[in-house]
Amino acid sequence: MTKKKKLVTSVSLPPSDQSPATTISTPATTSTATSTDRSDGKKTLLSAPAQIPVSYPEDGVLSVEWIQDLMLIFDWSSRNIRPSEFPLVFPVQVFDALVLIASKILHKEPNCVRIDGLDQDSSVVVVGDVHGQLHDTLFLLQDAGFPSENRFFVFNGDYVDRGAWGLETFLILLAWKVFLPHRVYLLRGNHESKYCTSVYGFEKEVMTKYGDKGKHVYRKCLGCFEGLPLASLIGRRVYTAHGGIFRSVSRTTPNRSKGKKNRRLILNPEADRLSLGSFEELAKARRSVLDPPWNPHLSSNLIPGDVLWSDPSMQPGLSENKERGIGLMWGPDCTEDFLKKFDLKLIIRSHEGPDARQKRPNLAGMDNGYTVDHDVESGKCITLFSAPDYPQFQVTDDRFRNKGAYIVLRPPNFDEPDICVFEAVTPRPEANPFYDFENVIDSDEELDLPSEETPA
Ligand SMILES: [Mn+2]
Repeated sequence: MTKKKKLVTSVSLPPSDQSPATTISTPATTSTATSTDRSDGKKTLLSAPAQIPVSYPEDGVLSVEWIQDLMLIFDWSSRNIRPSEFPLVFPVQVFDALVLIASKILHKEPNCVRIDGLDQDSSVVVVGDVHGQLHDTLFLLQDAGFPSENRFFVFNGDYVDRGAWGLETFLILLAWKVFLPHRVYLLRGNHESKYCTSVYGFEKEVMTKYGDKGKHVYRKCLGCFEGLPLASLIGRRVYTAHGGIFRSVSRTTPNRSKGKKNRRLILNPEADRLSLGSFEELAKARRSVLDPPWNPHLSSNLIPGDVLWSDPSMQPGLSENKERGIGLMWGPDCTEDFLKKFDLKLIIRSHEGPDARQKRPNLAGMDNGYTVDHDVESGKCITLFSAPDYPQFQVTDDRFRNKGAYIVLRPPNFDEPDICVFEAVTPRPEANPFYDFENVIDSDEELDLPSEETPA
């Protein structure tokens, strides 16, 4: 168990209720602030002048240059302005334009996006949780190489919450998505939900940054989260999702009792026996929910909750995830069944950071940003975590100082993971947390999930 002992992880910024500046000097005048030297000699970002406030391109078409400028600007603004001054850098009109087009693209994607037709010049970069750690995410993008015609990206979700720059991180990824919609895939994490963002900081972050427009911006973000696809299949051989695999719901077609109001679903007793779901069932799941349903007595739409919240276990079998109160636990035998049944070689899932793994001594720790959880006849299940030195704010005895990792899948078969481990960008700019990190539980365990209404 983690002992609670206060560790200084942040330095207070001046209160943000002072009258905000109406103009802000451009990044060009403080260019030294836009590059950070790392111990390995790499720079996180090159310094370059850029125009603020950001404006959406007049022709409505994003370019690599626009996105690179945006990355520089957000890196600069994270170091040089108060959160409440953010609209002076990224006006709400620009936010609206970007999120509108991104939402349209995302909502049209299937629940499980398929990345096929990869050729010998292609590679696919898979990324785990980033949790608002803007500078580490920018470093990752530079280190792996930006998305391009030949370089695909699949992000496994958890873009926001805990870290202080979830909004900037998510906007950068949305911009890449809009620019290269068939090269960049953004999957949903359990934190891309109303419940998690209200507890772990993202809602407050948005309200702080956008003030009286905050509610509008937060609502638009939630709408975008609802559109995020749940899983990916890469080269027909690799399955990725935030949490993991999912149950069959085909035998759980609920019979409704006769009462019209307060009707309860009575499940087929056979449904109590959990079994693996199929990709047909995954395709039919209703993902457009602010919070995935978790209660099998009230909903049959349980696949989104499974995909977003499940965890691998060393115990064989498939069972309800009692630790989290939602999703499943699955053993090595289930990984073998899943891989064999669907002719796959690899599961890449995320969702568990160093804090979660500290509480699960039967599984490997997350010191290096990844773990091989199941190594079975047909292939492997890997956990991938891309937020180094996580969490940004914590009260435990010592920081985890974990590294982050991303995976590159290369030809010919795109099913042998090339794991790239990286360290946190230091120093991380000072920031105040947007959630009560001293009292909020560490790793999503024992969630006090919102009560569910009877499904329509
Ligand atoms: Mn997660």
